[in-house]
Amino acid sequence: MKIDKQHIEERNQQSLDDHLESFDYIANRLTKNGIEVENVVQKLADFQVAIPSWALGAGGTRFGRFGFQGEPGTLEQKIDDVGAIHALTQTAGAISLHIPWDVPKDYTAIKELAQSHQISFDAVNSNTFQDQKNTTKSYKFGSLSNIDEAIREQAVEHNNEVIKIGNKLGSKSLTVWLADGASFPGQTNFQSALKQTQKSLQEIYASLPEDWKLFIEYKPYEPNFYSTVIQDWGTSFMLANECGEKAYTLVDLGHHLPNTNIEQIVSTLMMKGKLGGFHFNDSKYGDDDLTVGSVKPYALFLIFNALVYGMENNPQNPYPAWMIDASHNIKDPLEDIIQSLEAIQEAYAKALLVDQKALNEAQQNHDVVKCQEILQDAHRTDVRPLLQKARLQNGGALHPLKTYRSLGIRKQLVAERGANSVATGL
Ligand SMILES: [Mn+2]
Repeated sequence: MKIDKQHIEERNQQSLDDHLESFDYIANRLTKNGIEVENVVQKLADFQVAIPSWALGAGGTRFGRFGFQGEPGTLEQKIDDVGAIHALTQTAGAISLHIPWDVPKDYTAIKELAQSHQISFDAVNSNTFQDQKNTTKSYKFGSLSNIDEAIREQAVEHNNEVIKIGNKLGSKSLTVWLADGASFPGQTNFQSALKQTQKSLQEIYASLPEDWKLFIEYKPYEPNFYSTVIQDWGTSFMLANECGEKAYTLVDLGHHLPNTNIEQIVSTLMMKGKLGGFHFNDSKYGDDDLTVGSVKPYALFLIFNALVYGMENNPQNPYPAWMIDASHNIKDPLEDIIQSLEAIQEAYAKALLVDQKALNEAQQNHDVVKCQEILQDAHRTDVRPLLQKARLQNGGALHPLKTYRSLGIRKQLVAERGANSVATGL
């Protein structure tokens, strides 16, 4: 399945006048305020977010899973789905694979398919939170942190295998998220678990190709509900430092306790040059994996404000790897991802409008009210015409979701794959 550029173009023509009118209005206003609008639009056009291969099917909870018709049943179909999202949004120029769910059979063919959609391969993800068919040892009581050396070896070997697969596809980074931890007090020795994890990560790090990065993700709870070995950014930061300069912390928006100040974490990590990857989602209670920006759009904006500041002022920090990490229990997954991408771009655009010079002056003068006004002024701006302009410039849709529906993409997918196809993964 491939979306015909011509079809997008035709839909765009129908609302082009409206777009031009709203764009001119906002562009004039911003120009008067000293903002280089073209510069902002170009940054939006360049901003690309990886789509994880496991977010293309209906997600589920431990209570059940409600399938969604026309789900991608193969890696090829997953790449096609990301291709469709990218054609419409021009913001999803990469896919992030999860091994062993997405092991390619024919590497050349897979690379050619991705290239035909203008999609690259972002970070590869290892999986030691489930037992795999071809393994002999169980991760029930942990993987990289396990007290059993043979189990740790198996987990390290799996990560090394993931690096090899990613390398053949052109990936440049490995993301490690550990489910390791304890469900009950006294179950594990905190110090030994951390020590073993450190050692295992160092072994994986030793297998990284020269131009690769290792991203260490953290999470305070779940699936273990008493403790997790890598519970917070500080633990991840410490482990990354012990590994070396190619190891970084990865921030996932859903992996914090309620009301954690994530923008401050982002700022600290970027100042130290250690923010490597970033996972987008939204939540109300915990790791809810909701559509980005659906619950706390202002918090997302404040986080982007810290990210933009870091990207402009912290050359010691590499350009972060962006990915959506969400689950779609009851929505069409592709529609949900389109909504997420729109929310990400919106928050990014608003952060780009923050008058950093004025903010700095207001901070110097202890003008607390002005500081807040500067942030809120940027956040209250309707930036959607800027997003449309960026998409139009790259050949995407003015209105991705509307176009997705009017082109009947889901109907085509169901016709092609059937009503009962199930995506591999969670
Ligand atoms: Mn994540």
